[in-house]
Amino acid sequence: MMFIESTPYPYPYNGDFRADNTALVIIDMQIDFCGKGGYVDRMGYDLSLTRRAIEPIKRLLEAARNVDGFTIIHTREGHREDLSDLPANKKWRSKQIGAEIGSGKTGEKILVRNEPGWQIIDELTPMPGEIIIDKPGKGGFYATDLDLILRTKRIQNLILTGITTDVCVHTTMREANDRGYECLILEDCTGATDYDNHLAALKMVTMQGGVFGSVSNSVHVIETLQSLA
Ligand code: C5J
Repeated sequence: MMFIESTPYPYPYNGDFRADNTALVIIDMQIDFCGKGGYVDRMGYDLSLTRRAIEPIKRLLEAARNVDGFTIIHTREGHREDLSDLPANKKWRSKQIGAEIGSGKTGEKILVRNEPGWQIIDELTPMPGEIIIDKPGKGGFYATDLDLILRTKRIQNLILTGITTDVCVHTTMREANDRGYECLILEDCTGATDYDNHLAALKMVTMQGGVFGSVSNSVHVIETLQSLA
């Protein structure tokens, strides 16, 4: 049995934490969410709030890469070049806030696949063999093969990191929880466009005995990964 120190209960609930039944999920660490000139920047939010997650995730990723057989998954939010998978209301809302998804010249388009802003930041570039999930929405499960991949690999435990805490990380955590995955969210490896929303999103997880899972930090997870390595 192996548990990670977390709130409101030691994770995972059943102590069944192994390299081959657990995945590290790194959500949307793209220039659009934490880089200059990206979506979050163009909406006028403080980039330091989303960039806070970069260094802790980097350390965690290094520890996970050192564990044989550990599954690492990166996600990217983005739309097809022809915008055929971009809902009209999502486009309209982004235009209201001055950062219209999919508009502008090639090389400057927001949240469009293969554009510079859509790329994962250099610090966290996926390595060969790591899984990349391209998603058109906020949740990692909607319109993707994430569930199929996790079930094929017999993954039960998901360690969730990335940005933003209250939007894509939370949506993915809720989707995963409803599918029976045992979820852990890391407070220092996540960030939101508003710090109070970050804290509120973490608090929500801890209600009802851990309604969506449990909350921990990279230090506790790295310690556990080192004992597996
Ligand atoms: C948002 C995300 N916030 N990755 N996307 O629109 O959380």
